[in-house]
Amino acid sequence: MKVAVVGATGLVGTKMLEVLAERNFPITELVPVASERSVGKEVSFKGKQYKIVSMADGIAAKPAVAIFSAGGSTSLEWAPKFAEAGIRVIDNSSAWRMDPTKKLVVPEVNAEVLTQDDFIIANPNCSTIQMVVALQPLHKRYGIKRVVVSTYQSVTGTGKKAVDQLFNERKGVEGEMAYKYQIDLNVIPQIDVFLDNGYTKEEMKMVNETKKIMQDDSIRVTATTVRIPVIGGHSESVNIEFANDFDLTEVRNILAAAPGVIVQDDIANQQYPMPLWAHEKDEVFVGRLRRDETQDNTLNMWIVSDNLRKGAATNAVQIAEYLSAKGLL
Ligand code: A2P
Ligand code: 11C
Repeated sequence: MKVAVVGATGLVGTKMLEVLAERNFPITELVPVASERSVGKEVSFKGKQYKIVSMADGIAAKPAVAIFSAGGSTSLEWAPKFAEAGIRVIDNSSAWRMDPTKKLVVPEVNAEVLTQDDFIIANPNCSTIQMVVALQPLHKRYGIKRVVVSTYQSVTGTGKKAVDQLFNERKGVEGEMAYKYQIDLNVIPQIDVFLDNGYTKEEMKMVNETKKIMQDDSIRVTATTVRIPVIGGHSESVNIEFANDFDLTEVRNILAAAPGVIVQDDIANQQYPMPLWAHEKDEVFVGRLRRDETQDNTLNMWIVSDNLRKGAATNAVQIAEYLSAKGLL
């Protein structure tokens, strides 16, 4: 199968190539696409070199599927052109996520919404993906009423420039700033721009995307999203109020059996999820499971996942795998 990766030179695009190779996605020919600046340069995939092509040449190559991670405006302009040419687009930007005519998919949660008519499929925001993978199995059993989430997000979510900023600061070297403030030895309670309601765009993505993916508008979510000087993944402290009471052992068992989830919750041995361990893994790690003793039917949980993997590349490749398994590619 011919597969295009649009944004193949970026942090997420590079991870897409790694994940496609590792998971042995049945690619016969890779079509790496990037901006005009990169056309003619090469990327390596499974030991072969491939020349980067332009958007127009990416369409002309007629891949079966194009996985986009080249920013929202590129997606808005180009995804429809790929789709019109009969190429299925899996888009990692926020451009199409809340469009009611487009599906927003986390395969463990709602892959079944996909049909043969879906030509532009949206991949959710990383902090939302890891949260819904852990929430969905609990929602099915106990019914979630409200979620209060605070995040501790890796600089890799911003892109290469932010990773460079962190390491330059650590080395005491001057360089370009991805953030308004120093990130090393600091914590920045702002991810993306502020909206009129005082929340950031990242916070509202967690609110709105969660309801869409879990197909339940009654779930109330409130979020505070925070950037920390870490690279391995995003962490989340999540407080969940259920409609029904739960048993903690059953919660553990449900999560242990849930697809894509690994329970790491052995406090006697100080075992809990950390970005250090989640880095380069495809799963969502959960731990610190305990009752909120201040309120009925309420659970506290800690969730960690590699935002470039399950939060972006792995989720997109899993969508492609699902389409392929359903004969839609
Ligand atoms: P390029 O390297 O040629 O600029 P990141 O999110 O890490 O910044 O990566 C963004 C990715 O999107 C890169 O591969 C970048 O290519 C690509 N990109 C950015 N703008 C465009 C565009 N207008 N058309 C195609 N690809 C683009
Ligand atoms: C971050 N969550 O960590 C962002 C990155 O909507 O896909 C991904 C933004 C998005 O900064």
